[in-house]
Amino acid sequence: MKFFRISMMVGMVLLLLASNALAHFGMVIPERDQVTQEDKSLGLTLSFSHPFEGHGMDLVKPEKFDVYFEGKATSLLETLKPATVMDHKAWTAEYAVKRPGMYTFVMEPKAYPEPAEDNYIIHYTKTVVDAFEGGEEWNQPLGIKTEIVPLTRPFGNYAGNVFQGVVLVDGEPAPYVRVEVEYYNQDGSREAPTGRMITQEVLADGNGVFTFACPWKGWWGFAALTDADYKIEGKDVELGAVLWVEMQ
Ligand SMILES: [Cu+2]
Repeated sequence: MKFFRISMMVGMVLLLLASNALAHFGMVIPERDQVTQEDKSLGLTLSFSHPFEGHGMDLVKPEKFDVYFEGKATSLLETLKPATVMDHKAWTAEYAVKRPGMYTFVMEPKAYPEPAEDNYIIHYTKTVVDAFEGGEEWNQPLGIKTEIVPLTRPFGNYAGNVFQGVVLVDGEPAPYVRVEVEYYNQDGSREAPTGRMITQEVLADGNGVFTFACPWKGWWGFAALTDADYKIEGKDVELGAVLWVEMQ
């Protein structure tokens, strides 16, 4: 009986370790992907999580948190307030939208040391919000280290739509890059029939373009993963270009 209990515990720890090794996602989730005249204040939540399973990791205060509007970046770092997401350290912000157009929120986190993979992880994470139906130039790169530039409009989408984007690293398309996709299973209502189905995977093509059809309503995260051309304390650095898109 005692042996059974111990082996069950060992099994659970292994399971936990295994699931911790699954996909991490930088997360920048706004309350919604469109701002209307009725509600111009936009709450945003920043975290570092396993969005499907609802496992969190601590997110220390990011290196940068910017909003891009009409090509100009403004820092929102000082507006961040500590919060808790999935039982871990996270951040929230409140942003008052004033003018019509498109607002892109970008988090650059501090490098996250991942003991399970013996590396560091930096996910450049962005999301795009349309204000008063004024968002037009949604396919322009911001010029950050790595990013997904949408080829599908990144707001106002139906569940079931195909989403396409091009992965850029240092401003150049990144061919055959692996893109991990996860659903933000916020209320825990979705269950993956097998462990393999928690994270979906697609490859970009030779031009860095990837395609994925999002089956459910809610937020979908795309993480295009590459190895940095530098190391931190002798360890590899995984760079992620992460984009969050809502399907309604
Ligand atoms: Cu993790």
